[in-house]
Amino acid sequence: MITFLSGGTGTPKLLRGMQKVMDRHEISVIVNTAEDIWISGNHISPDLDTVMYLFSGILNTDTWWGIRNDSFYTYDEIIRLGIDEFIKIGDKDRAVHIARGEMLRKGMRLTNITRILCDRFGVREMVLPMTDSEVTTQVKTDLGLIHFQEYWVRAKGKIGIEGVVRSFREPPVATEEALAVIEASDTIVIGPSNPITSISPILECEGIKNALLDKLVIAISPFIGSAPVSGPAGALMQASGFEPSSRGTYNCYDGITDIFVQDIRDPIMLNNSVRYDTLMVDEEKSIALAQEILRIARKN
Ligand code: GDP
Ligand code: FO1
Repeated sequence: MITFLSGGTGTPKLLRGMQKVMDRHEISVIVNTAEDIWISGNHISPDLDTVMYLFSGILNTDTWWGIRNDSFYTYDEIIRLGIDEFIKIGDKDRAVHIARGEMLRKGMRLTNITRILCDRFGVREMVLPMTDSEVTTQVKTDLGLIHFQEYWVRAKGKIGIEGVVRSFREPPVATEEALAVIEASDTIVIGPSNPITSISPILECEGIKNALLDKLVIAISPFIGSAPVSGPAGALMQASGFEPSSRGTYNCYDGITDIFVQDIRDPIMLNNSVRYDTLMVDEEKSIALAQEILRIARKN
C-alpha cells in the first residue's frame, strides 16, 4: 500500500495518474481538513470532496473542485435572497455538505462520515481525514485574523498577509485510521500540494511525524523556480518564513523527506533530489509522473 498526504489540487492531479497505474485498493489518502468551513449551516471540506469526487470519476477537473456539470440553482437563489455566500457551491456538491453537516451535528466522526460518503460514491480507495476534530488555517492580515477561504476565495488573495495561524479548540490528533494506513505502507508520498495550507496541517497532527520516521517518504515540489504552479503558496510560504521555492518546501518538511522530487524546469539545485516532468497538464502527464513515483517506491 502507498499512503499519500493530500490537499485539493496538486496531489489529486497525481492521484488521477496513480489510480491508473496501481491497484486502487492499495491507495490510501490522508487529506487536509484545515480549509474546512461551515457555509449556510453546511460543512464544506474542499480537499476531502475533491479527492472523493476524483476517485468516483465525477470531479470537475477544469477547476479541481466541485462536481462536473453541476447546476447552481440554489447558489443563484441564495445570492438573490441577499445571503453572503462567497463560495460558489453547486447543487449536488451542496447536498454532500448538507449530509456531512447533518452527520457531524449528530456527533459522528468525520472519518466515519467520509467512509459513508465514499461508499455512496463508489470510491474504492481509502480516503481519510487527517483528524476528527476541527482545525482551521487562518491568515494574519490588516483586517485581523481571517479564515484562509476568506483570504483566497473572497479576497482572491489580493490582501497582504503577515503570518499563518492554525486555530483549534484542542490540538489536532491524527486518527487511528490515518496512523494505521501509514503503518501498513512502506512508502508515503507527499504530493505537490501547498506546503503551508495542505501538507503542514497534516504533519502537525499529533502522531503523524513519528509514524513517518521509518518509512520511505517521497515529496514532490509544488514550486518551479520562485512560483508555485498555481495558487497562493508563494505568499503563504513567505508569510511563514520559508523561501517560496523547492528549497523552501524541502525545509518546510523539516528533515522527514527521503527522496525529494523537483520539476525538470526548476532552476534551483538541491542535493539528493531527483527530477521529473511534474507539470500535470493532462491525464497522460499525471500517469507518466505516477509511473515514475511508483518506480522509485518499488526500487527502494
Ligand atoms: P488546494 O487545497 O486547492 O490548495 O490544493 P493543493 O494544496 O493540493 O495543491 C496546490 C498546489 O498544487 C499549488 O501550490 C500548486 O503549485 C501545486 N500544483 C498544481 N498543479 C501542479 C502540477 O501539475 N505540478 C506540480 N508540481 N504542482 C502543482
Ligand atoms: N475556489 C474558488 O476560488 N472559488 C469558488 O467559488 C470555489 C468554490 C468551491 C466550492 C466547493 C469546494 O469544495 C471548493 C470550492 N473552491 C472554490 C475551492 C476552494 O475552497 C479551495 O479550498 C481553495 O481554492 C484553495 O485551496
